[in-house]
Amino acid sequence: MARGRFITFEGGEGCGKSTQVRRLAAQLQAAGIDVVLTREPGGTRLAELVRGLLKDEREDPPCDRSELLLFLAARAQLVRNVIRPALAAGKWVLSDRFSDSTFAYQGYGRGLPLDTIRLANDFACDGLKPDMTLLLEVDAATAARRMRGREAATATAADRIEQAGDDFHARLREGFRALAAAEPDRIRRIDASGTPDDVEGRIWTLLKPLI
Ligand code: Z5A
Repeated sequence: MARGRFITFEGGEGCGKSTQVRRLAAQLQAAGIDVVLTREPGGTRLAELVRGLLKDEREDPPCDRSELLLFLAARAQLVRNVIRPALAAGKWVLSDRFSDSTFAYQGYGRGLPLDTIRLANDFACDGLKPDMTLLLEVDAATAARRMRGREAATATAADRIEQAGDDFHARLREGFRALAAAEPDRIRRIDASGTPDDVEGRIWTLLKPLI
């Protein structure tokens, strides 16, 4: 059986990737493709427990190094128990965030050394890399407007990582751009401005030839 494809979605908060990953899953399923949809951190019982610690632990918040290791522990579990088996069964796996987020947030954002992250991440993933990564990009003002809209609609507050300051978010946007420049064949930059339908159309134009 042919191995499935592994597609990841990346970008800063409010870029709209969670919306688009669900839309792409629906389109692929309508085209007869077996799809597994997951997210990071999360996607297994253990990884969802780790997600709660990473996003909301305020009393004893993870220091930068434990934050990195917790993201990687969650990833190792997801890769071994969900992603690899699905790919081996010929399914397509769509993940809302994966390794590039670690380089952008913990590397460019928190300032941890990229070489160390690379080694530790390869160990966690056992060498697995996405076949294609869609990097959704919007300007900071649009992203902030979308996040405010969602917080108002769902009556939720910003989590621990979302509360990092503007400088942090500027550094991680720069990080994503650097990652895309280093691997332009894998990481495809998507203009995520406009309506959800506009963005979905741009993504489908890119993905359709792979089917
Ligand atoms: N993180 C990390 O530090 N290191 C790592 O290795 C990994 C992750 C894997 C996970 O948080 C956090 O972990 C994340 C990175 C860090 N931190 N932060 N901050 P999460 O999973 O809770 O959240 P997220 O990944 O940042 O994404 P999100 O909050 O789900 O947002 P989104 O995916 O960008 O957008 P959305 O939910 O699709 O849209 C946001 C709102 O905008 C919503 O109300 C939509 O209806 C609306 N929207 C979406 N698209 C549009 C368009 N086109 N027009 C208008 N409005 C739109």
